[in-house]
Amino acid sequence: PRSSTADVPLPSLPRVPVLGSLLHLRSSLPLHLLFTQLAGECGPLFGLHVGPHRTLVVSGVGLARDVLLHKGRDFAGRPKMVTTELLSRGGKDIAFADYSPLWKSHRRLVHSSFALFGEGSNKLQTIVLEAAESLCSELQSCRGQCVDLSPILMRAVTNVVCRLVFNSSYHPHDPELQQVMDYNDGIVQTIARGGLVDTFPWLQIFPNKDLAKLRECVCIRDKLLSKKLEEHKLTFTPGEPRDLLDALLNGQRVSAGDITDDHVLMTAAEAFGAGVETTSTTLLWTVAFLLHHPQVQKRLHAELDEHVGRDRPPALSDRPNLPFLESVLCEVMRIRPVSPILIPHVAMQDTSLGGHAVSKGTRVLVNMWAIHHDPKHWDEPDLFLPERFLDATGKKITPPSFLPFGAGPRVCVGESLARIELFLFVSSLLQQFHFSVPPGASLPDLQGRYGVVLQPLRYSVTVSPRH
Ligand code: HEM
Ligand code: PLO
Repeated sequence: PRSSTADVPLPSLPRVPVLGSLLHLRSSLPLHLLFTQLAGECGPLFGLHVGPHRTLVVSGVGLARDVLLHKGRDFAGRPKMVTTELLSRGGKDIAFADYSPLWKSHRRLVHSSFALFGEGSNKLQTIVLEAAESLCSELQSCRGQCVDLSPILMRAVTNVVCRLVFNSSYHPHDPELQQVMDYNDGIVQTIARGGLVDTFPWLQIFPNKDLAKLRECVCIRDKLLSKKLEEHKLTFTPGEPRDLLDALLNGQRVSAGDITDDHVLMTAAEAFGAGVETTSTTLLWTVAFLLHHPQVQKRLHAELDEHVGRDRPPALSDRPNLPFLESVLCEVMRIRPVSPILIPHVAMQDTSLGGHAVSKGTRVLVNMWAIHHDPKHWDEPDLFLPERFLDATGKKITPPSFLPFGAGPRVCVGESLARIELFLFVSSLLQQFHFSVPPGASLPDLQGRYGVVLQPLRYSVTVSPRH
């Protein structure tokens, strides 16, 4: 019988002792672009060594579906890394925790808690619309001035997550809100640069400024969140969850005691971190692309005027009537995926991929950037063309090479929440405002900077109320 593994060797980058293939990864390009370039030479599956760690890079949608979906269980592990262990108290979260029965029930609990406030209920819509309304009135008050949207959007999405997780919200000038934004920024800055320590954990014995800062930020975060957790425990009524934290406490009660306070705390912290960073980044990319494509903004305004009007706020029930807006959001997530190489996956057992044997413990990086820009699947992949997500009759479609949230057992748990938020924020903003490049300023840079997420560089924008 034919063996299931191929005779052709896997294309691999050369390696040297200790460093592995790191010398070949020195580049001025961000990692997702470097990997895309290497895939052009080596093909959609190639191997390399990050220090001692055997790593596969997947750049084709078929292989990506094998990793995420068809063999999702085989590849559902996560690597242990110094920075993420610090962030999650040794993997007591969802995103950076390795696969285990406890992780599975923890993830299921988070999923069902989200569902309590998400899709099925109106609660999320009310929360987001309230935040969108105060965002819009803040923007109305700075009438036509040139602003940096980043902190303003960040505050708005922070308040959504805050309501969802703790059932509380912040006034724009609350010092605690500033503290949250500061520690979050500190974590984002340092976790992305943890690179070398994550590859060679023994480097921890040397003083490391980034690691020290990460520890400090995590400490501030945990103090703040522990306080909220204690308050919740005092006022919690079993069976009547007010928010995600209550739902988690409820789940903790009925679980056999294996979901600890640490798990609850780390889940809240992660919902906070993921909820804020990803959504605000996607909103900033959306506005940046609208500045580059005024005709797209014009068409969005026309669609909103026709199907929603100006006399009432947009609602989730408007979604089916606003296919162009939906296609713009998809095109933004295609062309600038906030997580261009997802989170590293790990083979949990010996398995195979694309006809090659893969041994347990191998890391797998799925280059979603390459998949979203693959010329075999996308016409003019570098152009911003929302129409590619519409069929001939103008109905919204989802091409198979579009996976901004991943897929399978590790798919984003916040996907429906994120989609709801993006829709309501963008429709509320465009119903009321016109975005333009400030006089004398240049268009925003569209390359972005890749840290833990792919962010646009800071830019300013003129926000004018529509007439
Ligand atoms: C994981 C994308 C918003 C929570 C992920 C992954 C991606 C992603 C690509 C990794 C999948 C993988 O490793 O295979 C996005 C995008 C978002 C978004 C594009 C918004 C535009 C959110 C929000 C939350 C969230 C709002 C929560 C409030 C998580 C969690 C994981 C995750 C907990 C880890 C899942 C796991 O490892 O099992 N997300 N996300 N995300 N996301 Fe999101
Ligand atoms: C963002 C900074 C926070 O302080 C901590 C945090 C938690 C979860 C992370 C998130 C950060 C960045 C974006 C991540 C998210 C989990 C899933 C999400 C990595 C580091 C994505 C896009 O994959």
